[in-house]
Amino acid sequence: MKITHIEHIGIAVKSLEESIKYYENILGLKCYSNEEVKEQKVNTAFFMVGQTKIELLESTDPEGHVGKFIKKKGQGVHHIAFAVNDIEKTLEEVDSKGIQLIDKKPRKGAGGLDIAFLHPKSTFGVLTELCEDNNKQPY
Ligand code: CMX
Repeated sequence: MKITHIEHIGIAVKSLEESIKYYENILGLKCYSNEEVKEQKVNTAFFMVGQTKIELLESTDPEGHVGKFIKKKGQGVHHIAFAVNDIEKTLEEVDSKGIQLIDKKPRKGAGGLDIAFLHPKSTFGVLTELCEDNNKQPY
């Protein structure tokens, strides 16, 4: 597998409105995108830091993945996303090495990226996302 960079870091928050104030007013970043990802039951807000994004995740359903995470662990880092060049091939490779896949095939995530998650039980406790930008937009 070839990871090109950290595409984004996902952070679970209780309130996008409240947390955006911290990222903008204290850290001096600019929220450039808000998007609801219905399938994942989240609202998202994105900030660019170099070529890496920060993705804030607010749950829209307490029984969704982020809702359950906040209930169990509280707010905080939820996942790390690595950019790869060929996500399908990478998933096959990771699978063949015995890592538990959450997504056997890539699906569409925020920003139209092709994404797939690896289970935190296989990755030393860190929910890991692989992603590929097939829109060929600049990072
Ligand atoms: N990071 C680390 N560990 C996590 C975790 C996370 N983000 N989410 C859950 N876990 C752990 C739990 O603490 C729990 O551990 P223990 O068994 O030791 O208590 C275990 O995983 C099972 O947790 P659960 O609450 O029972 O949740 P599920 O098994 O139903 O689901 C997971 C866990 C990771 C499979 C599920 O959250 C998932 O499929 N995630 C991928 C999709 C996702 O997170 N989407 C939201 C973001 C979408 C986006 O970026 O747009």
